[in-house]
Amino acid sequence: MDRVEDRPWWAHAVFYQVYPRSFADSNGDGVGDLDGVVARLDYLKLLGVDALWLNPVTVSPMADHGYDVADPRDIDPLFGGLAAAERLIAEAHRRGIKITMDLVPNHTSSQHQWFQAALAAGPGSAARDRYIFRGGRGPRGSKPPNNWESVFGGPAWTRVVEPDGNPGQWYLHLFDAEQPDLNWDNPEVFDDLEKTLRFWLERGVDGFRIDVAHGMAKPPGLPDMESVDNRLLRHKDRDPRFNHPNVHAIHRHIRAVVNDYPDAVTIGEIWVHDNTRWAEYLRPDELHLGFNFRLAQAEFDADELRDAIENTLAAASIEDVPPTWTVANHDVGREVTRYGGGQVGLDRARAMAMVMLALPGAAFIYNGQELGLPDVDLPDEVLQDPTWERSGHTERGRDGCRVPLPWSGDTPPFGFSSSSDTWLPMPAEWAALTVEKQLRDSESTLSFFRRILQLRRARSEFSGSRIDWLPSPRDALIFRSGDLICALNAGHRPLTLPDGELLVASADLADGKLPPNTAAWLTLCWSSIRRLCPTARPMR
Ligand code: TEU
Repeated sequence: MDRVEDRPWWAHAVFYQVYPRSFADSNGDGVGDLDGVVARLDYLKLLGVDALWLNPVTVSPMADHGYDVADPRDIDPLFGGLAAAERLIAEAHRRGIKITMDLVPNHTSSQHQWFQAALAAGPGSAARDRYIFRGGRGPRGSKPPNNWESVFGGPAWTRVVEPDGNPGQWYLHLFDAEQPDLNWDNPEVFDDLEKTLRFWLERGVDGFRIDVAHGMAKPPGLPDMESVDNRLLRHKDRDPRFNHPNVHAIHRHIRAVVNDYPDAVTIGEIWVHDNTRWAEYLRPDELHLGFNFRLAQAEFDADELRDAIENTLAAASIEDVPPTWTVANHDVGREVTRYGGGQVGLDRARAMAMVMLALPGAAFIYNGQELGLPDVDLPDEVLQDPTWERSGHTERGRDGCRVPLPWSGDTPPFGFSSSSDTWLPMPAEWAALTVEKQLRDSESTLSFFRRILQLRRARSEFSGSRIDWLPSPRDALIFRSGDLICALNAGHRPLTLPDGELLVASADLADGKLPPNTAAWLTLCWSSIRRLCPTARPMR
């Protein structure tokens, strides 16, 4: 890959993740919706993002906020129905913003007509074969078929009452009981996914974020897990529930369909740590991009960050695909809090935004990241993530990073909705963080994001497809990509910057040095380099 303009649009894009429940509410029901997104497209244009990734908006009983899909080819009325999606696609495209949707192929909602038919049809039926039904173990089959646990806590199996009124088979759900896993050995399952892919691609969407892209295929015989040592909401590479090699045939099928739409992109959610195994998903006939979560899992520590960056680059280079960078999303929480919270957490978050946007490849911003929002400590009674119930109230789940965005005004709901009864309560102290206030303040986190996104878009220095580490103290990172140098001070003492013209820093320099928890972008000074070495040329 050479010049940025010769690469596909997604190779260097800044994606903005919209969690639609929490972005903007247009109809006053306290839940965000697609017309809310339409109404804020000019804001997103002003921010300077290239594409949106919408978390699921298809028809759903919302047991896992849309990741339990009852009809993948229609939009839930809560989000405004199909017409709202058509308005969003048209209005986003009019502003040059691409739209990618979440696709959930591992499971459906238990309210999906297939699952309802499976319950009604009974054991051994063709309808049951679209899901993973098994007889139980132990006397009268009263124990689950194996020892797998749900990612959200509790057993991964639920027993059904058969049409004759007796307890009968069990069905597999790696997530909530309302999210039965599909049987990907049944060809009808792919045929239906193909319909879904084409349905949205024909309506103009520019691609898909594929949920649990390392799921779907299950090992024959569904063997027990060796040891149940996984924390909730996480799993290891050797976990039999995920990353079975048969999953790659599914991705090849998906890619063959998407290839009919040459500009469309597929982005897999790949929770696979090993670089070689991760890269298998990015082979030329599989996914275009894969989320690499190493940066999102790293502490604000120079060694950990360097390791995350090196491994992300190494994994991407195996198949020569663009790397991806993400520090926050609706599952892993907000980075301001992860980096220590308060002013320090915010300083580090701003610095890390510069690191992420200086690196080659595609970057993902989670809505509210540009406002410097932290996670919110929510009271027990408002928690909605199924993890809270399924863990027996030991794991609070992911609601704290899903609180609606503050737009304007001085009191909740801060212009998010006309109703004060928002689906999660908004903290009063977010009065200082509204879009309205931050747009007026040139020093705000929002103004800072606008500035760095503008530089990334406009300056030719951001064209690198590799990085070189430059000498730095152990507790700092300095790297060069294209004609850009990025320095991050993750230590405790001011850092002397390398030669170059300062483009921007995430906080003011002190006596010409980079303070702790701060990053800077510099451009290479070609005049001084050429004086030393007349044959030197800019590197791409
Ligand atoms: O997440 C899949 C997944 O494996 C996560 O549960 C992950 O292990 C964990 O969140 C890491 O912290 C996807 C969606 O992103 C998530 O929101 C859904 O709940 C889940 O799939 C089920 O569809």
